[in-house]
Amino acid sequence: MTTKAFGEPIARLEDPRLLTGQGRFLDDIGHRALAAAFVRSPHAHARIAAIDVTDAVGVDGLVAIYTHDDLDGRAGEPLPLLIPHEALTHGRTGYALAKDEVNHVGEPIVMVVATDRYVAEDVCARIRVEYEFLPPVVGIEAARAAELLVHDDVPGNVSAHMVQENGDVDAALAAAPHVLELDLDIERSASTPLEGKGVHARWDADDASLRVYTSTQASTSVRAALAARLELPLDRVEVIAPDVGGGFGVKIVHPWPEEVMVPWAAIRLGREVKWTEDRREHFVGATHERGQLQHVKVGFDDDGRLLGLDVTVWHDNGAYTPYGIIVPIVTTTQLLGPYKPGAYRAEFFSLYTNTVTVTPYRGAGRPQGCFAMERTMDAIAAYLGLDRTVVRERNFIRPDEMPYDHGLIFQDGRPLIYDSGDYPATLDKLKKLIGWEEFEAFRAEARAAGRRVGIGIACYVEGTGVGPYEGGWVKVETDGTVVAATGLTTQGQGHRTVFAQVVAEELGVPVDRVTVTTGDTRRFGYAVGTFASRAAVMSGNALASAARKVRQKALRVAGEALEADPRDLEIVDGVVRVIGSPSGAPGGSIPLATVAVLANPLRYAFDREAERATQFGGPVDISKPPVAEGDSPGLEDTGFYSPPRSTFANGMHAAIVETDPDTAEISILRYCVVHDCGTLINPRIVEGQIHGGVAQGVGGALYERMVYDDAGQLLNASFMDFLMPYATEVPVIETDHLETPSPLNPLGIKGAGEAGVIPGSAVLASAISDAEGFAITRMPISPSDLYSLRLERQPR
Ligand code: MCN
Repeated sequence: MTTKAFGEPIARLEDPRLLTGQGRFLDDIGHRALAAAFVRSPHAHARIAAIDVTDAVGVDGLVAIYTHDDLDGRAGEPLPLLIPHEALTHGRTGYALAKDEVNHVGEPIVMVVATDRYVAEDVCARIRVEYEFLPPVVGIEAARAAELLVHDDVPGNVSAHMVQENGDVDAALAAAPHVLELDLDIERSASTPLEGKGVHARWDADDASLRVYTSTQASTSVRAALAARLELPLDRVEVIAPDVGGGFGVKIVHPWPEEVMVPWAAIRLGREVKWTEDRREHFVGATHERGQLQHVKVGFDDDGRLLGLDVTVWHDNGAYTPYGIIVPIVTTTQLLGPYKPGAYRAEFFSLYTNTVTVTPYRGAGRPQGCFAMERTMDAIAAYLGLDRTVVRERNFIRPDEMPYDHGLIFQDGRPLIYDSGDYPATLDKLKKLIGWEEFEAFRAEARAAGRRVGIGIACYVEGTGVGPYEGGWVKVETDGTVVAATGLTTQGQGHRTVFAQVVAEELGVPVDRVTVTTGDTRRFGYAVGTFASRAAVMSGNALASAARKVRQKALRVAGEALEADPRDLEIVDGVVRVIGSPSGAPGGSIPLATVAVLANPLRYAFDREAERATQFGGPVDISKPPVAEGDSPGLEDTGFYSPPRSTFANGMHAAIVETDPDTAEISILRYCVVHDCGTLINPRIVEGQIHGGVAQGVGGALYERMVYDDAGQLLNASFMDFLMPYATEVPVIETDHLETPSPLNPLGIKGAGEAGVIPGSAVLASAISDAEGFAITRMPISPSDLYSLRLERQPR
């Protein structure tokens, strides 16, 4: 293996372990732990009148039953509101165990701890909760009508209302030669990772310290939250994310009710306690996303150039707002995609409903924004009789206009400025890849054979690598292995590989010599978390900075040993040598392992390495300090990265679909992606991320929806009823990349983790509309939805 690591499509280093069953997920931990289970509300909206545990007491194996009344101190306070915002005038969070009221089916009310999960579940079934029913608010229309309220003290069910504008949109629309209006509807869905949530906690009474394993996207944040909730010093709390079987956003919220309760009970009982979420609990007790109604009013000229764009969004935020109102903020600031909108106004209302709380799911509001913008572009093209790619291209921000300031505020409170991107080149590549110009010939052929086909396109721009910071630590061990750690967590993105590539490249060592740890506060405690496609930008640059410092130090130490100027040295294949000289030349090179020995104050303890060191650096003089005056011992260092602002990735998807004229079955014949996430660390991993994202985009467009009845019962809370696409439904994804390096970070990286999912609904709606000859304005669309739409359009 060579030291060329950055940019190489190397296979994921973590896979042999995972594919041979060596993974260690939450439920693999703590087999001797007591098991927790929760009594959850069966009602969408009710007051808790009484809780009767008489029938449960005395059950063999029962250890403890807890209700809100048992929660002492801060554990009994409302859960934290993580991202406050001035527009969030009526933020509300629930409790670790419901206090007086429940606001959605699935809200935890009682915790049972028992010797095993069966007993715990049996006890839950014996606990009687008496409810006073309240009428539920289900769906955006009901929330908007506000005849009933979710929270008595929140008028109109509005948690937040926000307007962003740039220019006089009313004047622009009044003056525009053409104006169109669209009403759009995206249904509620959820990320549904294959591994649900889970927590294991162990209290060490001797040491007064807590160790928590949790299936999270943010172990450092969980640690801080638990220390505060449980009133412990931060350094007495360790939080470790073991292997995490998918997160997709749902595991960024912290602390979950169960994440407070399991450690709280472990401390109280002095025993290990564990809870593993089951699938139904995940559907009703975790979080959802997507649900929005949108109204778009757009003004444009005869060439299809945008003059004014006015968007209103009604966002279903569910029962609480623990993660603030980030989703509608992202929708309304990022829907602009690669276009100049003319005058722009975006307004949203975030609405409470008696349904599961909404927090970001991969894409986090962008799929809805992309749907609004791209349906609008198609509508303009249809109205003017122009090719859909032509209308898009005419509105593109051009590369020579970068950096482009939209005159709006981004979700992080900084100005919305695109740093770089070549949208015309991206479109060009995509049109070639899918064969846009040749499609009409294919359509004619298909039509002649009685087939109905359509082609669609959708573009997006995505703010990635949001701050405030991430860090990394790198160390060369005295056997030459390199260990690195970053505090953010991994849910399947291949971080152990890409970060090893970054470190290997900077240090000049083979990539398989680098071992990376993520998500373990014992190894690295300063971190924010994995979300918003930020790990590559943030921890990538932080680890590169740490490795660069280690490299400089290795050159200094080796320079002393080789009596050479460090500026004349390089590291190749783990050997420090005079630039250009062959490795192994006597006196002219020295292995990094030996440098690590020389830099270690205890180097006399390393007999073998010390002996080796004499071959390269002359006799080791143990009376001499190991490192230069002012240098710290050891070949290790930390690095941090804080971005000036977010960097904007972009991409465009095109799809060809076929719709069955009789059954309305929808088949994807081709799906093409051109994507630009700046400099690629590992093209194979990025492609995998895109494939996963597209699979979720296809799910959101054609299959996945949360179906509630009027009473607020989720009717499809199982994988029997909630349709996810299998490999059989996910098309072959043809991918091409552009690499427009970000000028904002040293490695030129932009994020990639969410990209694939963003245009899924927009591109398939575009293609289905093209096949059917009428506009699809609602997602997801099933064959029966399409069939009904056809019927509606038939003359009676
Ligand atoms: N990458 C790269 N070169 C780039 C950009 C990214 O090689 N120029 C690599 C990264 O190093 C990383 C992967 O691509 O291995 C994704 O990088 P990034 O865009 O930084 O995204 P994050 O690592 O921060 O991951 C978060 C993102 C989000 S927000 C969700 S949600 C999501 C996703 O990633 N959840 C996932 N991808 C997921 N993939 C899996 N398997 N499981 C999840 O839960």
